[in-house]
Amino acid sequence: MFVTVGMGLDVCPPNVSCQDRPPVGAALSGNMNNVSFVLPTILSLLEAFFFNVGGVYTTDFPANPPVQFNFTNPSINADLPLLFAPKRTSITKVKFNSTVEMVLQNTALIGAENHPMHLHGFDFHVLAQGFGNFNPATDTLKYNLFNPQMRNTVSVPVAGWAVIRFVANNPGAWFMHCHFDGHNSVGLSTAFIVENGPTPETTLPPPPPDLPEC
Ligand SMILES: *[C@@H]1O[C@H](CO)[C@@H](O)[C@H](O)[C@H]1NC(C)=O
Ligand SMILES: *[C@@H]1O[C@H](CO)[C@@H](O)[C@H](O)[C@H]1NC(C)=O
Ligand SMILES: *[C@@H]1O[C@H](CO)[C@@H](O)[C@H](O)[C@H]1NC(C)=O
Ligand SMILES: [Cu+2]
Repeated sequence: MFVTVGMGLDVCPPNVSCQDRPPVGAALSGNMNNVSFVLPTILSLLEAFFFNVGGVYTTDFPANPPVQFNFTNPSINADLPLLFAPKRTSITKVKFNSTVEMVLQNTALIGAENHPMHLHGFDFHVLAQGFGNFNPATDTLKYNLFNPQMRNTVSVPVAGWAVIRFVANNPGAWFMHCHFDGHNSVGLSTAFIVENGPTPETTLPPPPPDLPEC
């Protein structure tokens, strides 16, 4: 996966043409691959997955940026429509035991900034980090595949990128988010749903009988 991480604006305010001048009064918003994540309100992701309830989330989180642009160019804000990421509960579903590799690319929309990206449910290997736009032709050669550091949070450098890899061997619904609360709470997050494996040990157990109800 190649996933942009960064900030944007909440909504295009009414009576403002966001095509041709800076919108006034829009709040900040965060996004990954132009999805500003919203938590479900009727049921948790995990319960929706376990009980196979539809309509709680969609599995169409983009594996690549839906729009290509010069991610770290500080002048990119001039392209105003880029700033508005739709708010969705869009997640990535993966088969048990899949290897997931993610290039996390910071954007300069609003302003380039370091984002400490945290993943629940797994430790990942950090294969590489760098500044500027990730270049697959040259940067994949920089991957450290020999005893790479293992983390559950990685700093995506300001106007830079980080590459992580993990084995999805823990079934369930797992949040991934920027660990700045002010970014997490406005949508700089996503989630993985990892399907069950072939054995009882690799199958999600039911919720406990005393699970509190919302
Ligand atoms: C992207 O923007 C940077 C400025 O941050 C510039 O140096 C570079 O040439 C741009 N790349 C492309 C492909 O336009
Ligand atoms: C995000 O999606 C909106 C709606 O489709 C689009 O107008 C905007 O250009 C997209 N921005 C980026 C950075 O992909
Ligand atoms: C998961 O993948 C690893 C490596 O390919 C393999 O050794 C292991 O048996 C797999 N586990 C299960 C439960 O399929
Ligand atoms: Cu952040």
